[in-house]
Amino acid sequence: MENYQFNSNGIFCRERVFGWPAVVSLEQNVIPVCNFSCGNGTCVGNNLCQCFDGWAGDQCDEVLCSPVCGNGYCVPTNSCVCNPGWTGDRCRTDINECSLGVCNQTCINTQGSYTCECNIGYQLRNDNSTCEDINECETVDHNCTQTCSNTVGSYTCSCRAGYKDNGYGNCTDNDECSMGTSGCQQLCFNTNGSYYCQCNTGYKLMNDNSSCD
Ligand SMILES: [Ca+2]
Ligand SMILES: [Ca+2]
Repeated sequence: MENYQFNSNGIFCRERVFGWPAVVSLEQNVIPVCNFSCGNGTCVGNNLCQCFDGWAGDQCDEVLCSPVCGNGYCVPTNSCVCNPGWTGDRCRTDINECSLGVCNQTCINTQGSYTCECNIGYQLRNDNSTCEDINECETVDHNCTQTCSNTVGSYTCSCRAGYKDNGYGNCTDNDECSMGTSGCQQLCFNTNGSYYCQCNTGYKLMNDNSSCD
């Protein structure tokens, strides 16, 4: 009964209790009746509950924190359980996840969260933290006209035999006849990607496909 005392009128009074600012007065020798449970409190008047510290509500079933929990929820007694990404006594301090090395490549801290980003040539995995190489050769995201070779973080282009690489993945035919590399003894005919030799009238192409006899 340490919370109660008689005042000068002989009326039974309650002390002011945290979470319940009102003062309740009762007539002497009357036992209060509450038609519901007072939960974390006591019945002090007709359907009137007085809550213990840290509890609130008509039936003292609401946890009360003061100051309130910013980004979290209140638990007895006057403590906060923070949502992910938040810390501090009242859950009002952002966790800088980037300082914890949560991202594989680039990390951007945000209030209550973070995002990971990847360098060019990489993409974020479903775990939202690690980056994996993009296979540009399997997508349309390359400009190779002939052969594409995937590399980690990039890709390279190359040209088949008979073509020359003009850079940027552009391949053009080698004109072996005008370059003088055909080896044809008499007549040379260039084709796209190759060439062939022939002989003048009266001569026959030998088995090496270049000499005439
Ligand atoms: Ca954060
Ligand atoms: Ca790649």
